Amino acid sequence: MNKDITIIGVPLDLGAGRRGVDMGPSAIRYANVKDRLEKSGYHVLDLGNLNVPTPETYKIENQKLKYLKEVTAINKILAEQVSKIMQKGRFPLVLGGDHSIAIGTIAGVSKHKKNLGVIWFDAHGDINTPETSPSGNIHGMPLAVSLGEGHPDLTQILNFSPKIKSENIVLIGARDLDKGERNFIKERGIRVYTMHEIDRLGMAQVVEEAIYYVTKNTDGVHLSLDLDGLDPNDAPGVGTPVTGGITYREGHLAMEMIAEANILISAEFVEVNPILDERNKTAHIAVGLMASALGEKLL
Ligand code: Z70
Ligand code: MN
Ligand code: MN
Ligand code: MN
Repeated sequence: MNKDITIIGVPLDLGAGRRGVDMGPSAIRYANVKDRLEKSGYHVLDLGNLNVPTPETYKIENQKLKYLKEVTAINKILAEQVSKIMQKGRFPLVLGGDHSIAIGTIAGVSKHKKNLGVIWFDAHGDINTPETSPSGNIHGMPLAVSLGEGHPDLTQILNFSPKIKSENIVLIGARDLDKGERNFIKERGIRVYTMHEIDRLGMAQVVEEAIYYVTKNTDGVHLSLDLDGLDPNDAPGVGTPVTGGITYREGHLAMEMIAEANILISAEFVEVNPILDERNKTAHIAVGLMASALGEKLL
């Protein structure tokens, strides 16, 4: 495992339907992310936050792609930063912010990998296109964009598309998929473990299968974890809580298995919303999950 981590915060909420996740990076730092990872032997460099515009100072121009210009601009900068971190042989750890930042993170990582695998924990699919999106919020579109579907300003970040292939990604924890997202998933044959499969097979088998699947034909795996994948009882501070999610213990088990498999080359933790949280509980959970994913030992 690469022992050199570079943290970047992206205090963006322009891709989401409500305010608050812009404070995610601060909340996660307040939960001592750097110290926690250093205890596991990592060298952690925190680059601070990208400069992100405030929604109140911008107008929505296109209801089907809200704040497209601003979300594109920030993801371009993020992609370049992440690519530089990869270039230096370090492990990028990106703190959100809304999930639209996966567009930039995945662009920057996949520039250095021919066949990037992705494990995507989320209550949602985040695989809408502007045509299928019920909200126009870009945080519901990053997987589609990374697969080459969506507005060209987004798909063409770093001047290549697609960033990833349908057969190299796996979704875990889905329980709130839009009609168009289901069609997309079926048409492309994308591997999804919904809460049904997690209940039926157990998290251990789900993650075992998922790891096998995303490592088969890939040269590195990115972890994209939306805190709303967890159950709102455990992680209440998220932009869009959906009942019936992954428990704290299932989440940790999944992260520990991923650490044991030693497959990660990058990760992002997104959608922490301190406004809706209880005494920074969700940011603490995010940090615990990061530590487990990066090999923190119980014994
Ligand atoms: C819905 C949409 C979404 C996260 C909500 C919700 C998308 N499918 N993603 N919260 N993280 O508007 O596209
Ligand atoms: Mn998401
Ligand atoms: Mn989500
Ligand atoms: Mn959300």
